[in-house]
Amino acid sequence: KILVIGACGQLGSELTLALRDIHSKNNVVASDVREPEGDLADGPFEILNVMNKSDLENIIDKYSITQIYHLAAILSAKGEKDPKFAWDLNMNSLLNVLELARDKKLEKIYWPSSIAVFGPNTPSKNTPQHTVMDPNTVYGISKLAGERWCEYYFEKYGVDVRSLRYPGLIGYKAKPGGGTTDYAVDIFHKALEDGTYESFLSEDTYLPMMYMDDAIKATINIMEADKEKIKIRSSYNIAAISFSPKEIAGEIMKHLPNFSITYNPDFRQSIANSWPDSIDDSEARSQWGWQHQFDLSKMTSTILTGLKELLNHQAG
Ligand code: VAH
Repeated sequence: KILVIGACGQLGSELTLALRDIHSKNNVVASDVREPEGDLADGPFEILNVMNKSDLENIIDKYSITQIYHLAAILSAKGEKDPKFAWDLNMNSLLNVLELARDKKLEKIYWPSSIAVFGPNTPSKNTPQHTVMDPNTVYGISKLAGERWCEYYFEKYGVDVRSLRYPGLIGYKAKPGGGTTDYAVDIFHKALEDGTYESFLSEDTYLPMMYMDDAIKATINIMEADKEKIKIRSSYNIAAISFSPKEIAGEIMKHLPNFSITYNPDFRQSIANSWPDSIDDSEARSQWGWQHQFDLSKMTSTILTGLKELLNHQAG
């Protein structure tokens, strides 16, 4: 039985549905601090504050959970508004999961890291798997510390925890949760609703990005890979595409010729500047066969088509 923590989030909501397709819905328990919406409610659900270790333990016992996908976290932009809370939630929740995984001999754990573990002194082009990591956001610091804890619990206690350093994840089915890369989600909503978008990052801000379907595929792939193939127990670099606000706006204009973009960088510009432009993910590709499917053009047409349908459907 699988437990998804943070199932109502941008990644969690789509990943839970994908896992239910594979393992059938009654084998995937969704949990979050808030009630589920839409299809997510069509399966086992528990309200859970993952900071509460005994509540988490009760759910593991109640459903005889054997695998946990721990996706709950405060993301980069939101974390800078309340650093202490972001650190407490991101770190204590992971330690709760790792402790229980060890004590209850859970089969496998998934925990996402991020390109946010890299910082201003990290080589920014084709950032290697092993390199200087000096994150300067609370979110990035918590993800770097989390990677160290994952490797520690694997080496010392044999906990089979697996992790990916996600780039910016771009999807349209769920609201984003306060990230810096979420301009690339907002731009599609504004393009369809207002015909114009004011970007909070400057026009040439390149960032590593990935369409949500690719991120879900990578997550399922690493969790289904044979244990011996997983050589990296901190977190794997994975990559798909890198683009700037100017480039994604240009791609949208191919479909919506009247779409316009303006630029008004805010505090999130300095966060984006501290992150790489592109990532070297050769280990993931060679060790467990990672391969992305969506380039910028395919992602843009997929999202515009899907979002139009969603908005028409919501309009009723
Ligand atoms: C954020 N979407 O912006 C997340 C992600 C690499 C970016 O970690 O905080």
